[in-house]
Order: sequence, then structure tokens, then C-alpha cells
Amino acid sequence: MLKLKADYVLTFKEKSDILLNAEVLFDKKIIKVGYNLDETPAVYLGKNSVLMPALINNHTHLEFSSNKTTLKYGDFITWLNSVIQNRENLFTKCNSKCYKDSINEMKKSGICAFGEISSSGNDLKYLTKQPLKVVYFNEIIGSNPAVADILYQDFLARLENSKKYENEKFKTGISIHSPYSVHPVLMDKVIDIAKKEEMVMQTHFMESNAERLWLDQGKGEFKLFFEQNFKLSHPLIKPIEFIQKFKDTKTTFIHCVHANEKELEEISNIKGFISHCPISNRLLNTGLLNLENVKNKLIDYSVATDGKSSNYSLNLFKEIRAALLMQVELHPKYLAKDLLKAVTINAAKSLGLNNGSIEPTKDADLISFKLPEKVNDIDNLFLQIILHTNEVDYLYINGEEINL
Ligand code: MCF
Ligand code: FE
Repeated sequence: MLKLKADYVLTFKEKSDILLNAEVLFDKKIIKVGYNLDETPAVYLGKNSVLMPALINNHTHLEFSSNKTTLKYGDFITWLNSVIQNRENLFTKCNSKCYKDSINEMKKSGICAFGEISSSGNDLKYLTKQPLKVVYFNEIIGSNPAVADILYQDFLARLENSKKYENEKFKTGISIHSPYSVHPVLMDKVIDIAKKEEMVMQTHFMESNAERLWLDQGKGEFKLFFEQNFKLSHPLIKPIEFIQKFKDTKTTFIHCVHANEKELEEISNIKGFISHCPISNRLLNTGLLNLENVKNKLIDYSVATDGKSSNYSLNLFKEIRAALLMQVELHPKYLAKDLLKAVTINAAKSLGLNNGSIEPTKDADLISFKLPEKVNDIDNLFLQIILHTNEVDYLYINGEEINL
């Protein structure tokens, strides 16, 4: 059992967000939060210390972690072509050290759990031997019915293999790549599995304007792309129909930059989540998610880095700082609080994890770090944290201190 005391304790419990000079008592789980809790002596984390739930990066592609300057940024279709061309090389280049560096970057920046999209299964052996919690999403991708069965068998083999490693820190999930890249028959089959086995799901949705044009009208840059690469002349599903397939599952829709009112409403209806990846969207030049619309539809949103396939970093503090600076329509003070909740309690909900807030019975997944000075206006605390934090001093997962 350990008791920590900090100048600022952020709980992200429904109402009492900030506790000053407060204590948190925990073993594997949080036991008590507040003041003068019991006789256990508290470890004081120091002047200007912050104690809060550890961060959760709910959407990554670590398989692509070896990418630095290979993939082409600035335009979505150009990027996609460069992924197809370089995928195998990048995967081969991502060796044990490459995975280790990615995990290190995440844990130093206070991440206790991440949602990994795996298209090959290459990442499995590295991710089962590291200290962070993982939700491992086996990806299904492929729109050509002629090879659908081969793709499905390959997916099943990867899924079964990953299930062998399930434990309190490793869960399996399923990812349907996107509405433009997966055949509806394959979708139905894997959604059935997710429902039966109560697995969480993710899907990329309405990331680019090219996707919008293709799915609505069978036009635009995707037309040439599909004709050339996959001999496909028309889209296979309507966006609304696609969303409805995820009814009665726990699904996070990634990006949604070009989702319209009706689609957001449908995501809200089926209690779906949205994950916002602003740096990825900027680098692929796909636009900016309208967070105000997402909030108005009462959709829980999280923020994630995506992979090094479309980011220079896996650090979530940097990602939410980018969001803070890019989302100019929203007031920075309130947005800052929302963004910290996005990468803690909301991300935990989207992955079905029992962490993301400091309250009794939650997993003791915590971080602490120090602000450079006292915060004069407590209303600015969330904002100052986002501006001044890149790395943390301590990370606890299930109550255990992790070596940083
Ligand atoms: O989220 C970004 C951009 N949108 C779509 N896909 C990916 C992203 N980063 C990596 N990917 C992967 C995806 O999982 O790239 C492949 C898939 O395996 C694209 S399709 C050849
Ligand atoms: Fe992604």
C-alpha cells in the first residue's frame, strides 16, 4: 500500500476535479482520495507537483514505428500510395529496438495503456513483453471478394494467436480498417465475432475528402486509386449503413474529420466514441475535426497520436498541445480540461479499461510530474499542465512503479 501527496491532485471524477494538497492511497487499486486519510505516512511528491490518472493513447500503429522520412506527407492519396509501396520495408526495419524505443517514448510521457492496430501480427511478440497495458486490435482490410476468404483466414489466425496472450494487461480487439477498404461480407463476419466475444472495436472513418467523395458519389481521387490498385469501380457501402453495422458493439471511430451531421448523430445513437488525431490529420492534410459538433452530439471523444506512419512522435502531451493550438474555435481554458479528460477517462471508456480517473476501485494507474512554478490562477491549471509537460517523473500501473 502506498500513499502519495501532491500539491495538485486531478481526479477526473464526475464533479471534484482538482484537490489541493491532497493524498491518494492505493495498492493495485485506488483505495481512498482526500485529506488525512489514515495513519500511513504519505510520500510528498514536492513543490508544484501534480498527481493525476496516467494517460491512454487509444490509437497507434507501432508496426510503422521505423518510419521517419520515408512516407510522403501533404496529401492523403499520395501518403496511402507511399504506405502501399513501403509497408513491407518499414515493417522489416522495425526490429526489437524500434518497438522498445516506441514503448519508452510512450511511458516517459506518462502513457499507461495504448490501443494498437495490428495489420500483420509482427508487433505481437514485442508487445507481450513490455510493461504497458495494451488493447491489441487485429485489423481486417481488403475489398476484393476473390481474396476475401484468404484475408479472413489470415485475420482469424492472427486473432486466435493474440488471444493466447490475454491477461490483466493485454486485451484483444478487432479493427475494421475503413468503409472504403473492407468488403461488407468481411465486416459482418468480424463484427459477429466482436459481439460474441465482447471485444472492443476501432475503425478509421471519414478521414479525408477523397473518402467523402468516393463513398457518396463514387468519384474523386479514390476512383483512380481503386481502379488501378484493386479493379474496383464503385464503393461497396454507404457511410450511414457502415456506422449502423457497429450497433451493440463498443467502437471508436478514428478521425471523422469529414463526417457530416447525420453521421455524427448516428455515431452518437449507437454510443460510439471518436478519436481525434490532429497531428496525423495535419500531416496528411485532411483537415481538422470540428470538436464543437462532436461535443454538441454528446459523443465522448479521445485524442490519440496515430502511428509514426503519420506523426513524428507518440507523446500524448505533445498531441494534446497541438490540439489546444489548432482548435481555435474553442476557449483554451475549457478545451484544456476537455483534452486532459480525452486522454484519461474518455480513452479508458473507449478501450473498456478500468482506469482513467482517481476514485476508489479504479486501477491505480497514475502519473506525477512537477510544474515549473506555482499556478497563480487555478482556473489555468489544465492549460498550464498542457503547455509545460512533456515527460513525467513517476508512472504507476496497477499500483506498481514503472522504471522510466
Ligand atoms: O490512421 C492513419 C491514416 N489512416 C489509415 N490508416 C493508417 C494510418 N496509419 C497507419 N495506417 C495503416 C492502416 O492500419 O496503413 C494501412 C493500414 O494497415 C493503410 S492501407 C494500405
Ligand atoms: Fe490510424
